[in-house]
Amino acid sequence: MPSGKKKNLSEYDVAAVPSGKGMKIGIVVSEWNNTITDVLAEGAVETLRKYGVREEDILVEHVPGSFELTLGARWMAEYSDVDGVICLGCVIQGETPHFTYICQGVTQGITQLNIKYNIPFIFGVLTTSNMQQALDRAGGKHGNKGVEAAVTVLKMIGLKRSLI
Ligand code: DLZ
Repeated sequence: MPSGKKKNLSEYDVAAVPSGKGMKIGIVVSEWNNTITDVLAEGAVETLRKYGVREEDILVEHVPGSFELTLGARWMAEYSDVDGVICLGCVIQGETPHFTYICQGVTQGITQLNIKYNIPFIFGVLTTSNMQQALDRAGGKHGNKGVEAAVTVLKMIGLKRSLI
């Protein structure tokens, strides 16, 4: 890729993605900015299906906002036997006075979950300056961050399985 060209978020090496057969994946989706997060969720579900995760092994749950993603993901880990959890949200700076607090809260929260539990929790939260930047990353010119999150969870579960 020429230097300076922006990487499309959904570009990935298809051959490097492990099969999702036998995996159970949780997806927690923020309702806030749902025109964006619904597209992220669709991209994630489609990608998991493409790599062989069965429909019944994809659990999708919604939480009110990105700040609630951490607890929703924790409950998913504790009350269902998922192999990994994808967290999807969208926080837009121009429209959110407490942008920084929400972003810091969910970033630290998801980091803590990765440390506490022995499964991957994937950060699929768009933190953009405006709605256009979010649209560009939810099926627009920069791909779909939900696809990238699904590829990431498959790779992390694959890594774990290769080590144990
Ligand atoms: C309150 C709020 C605001 C102003 N903006 C956003 C946003 O851009 N994206 C998002 O996911 N959530 C937002 N929220 C809701 C908070 O995440 C959270 O749901 C509430 O503060 C209640 O805890």
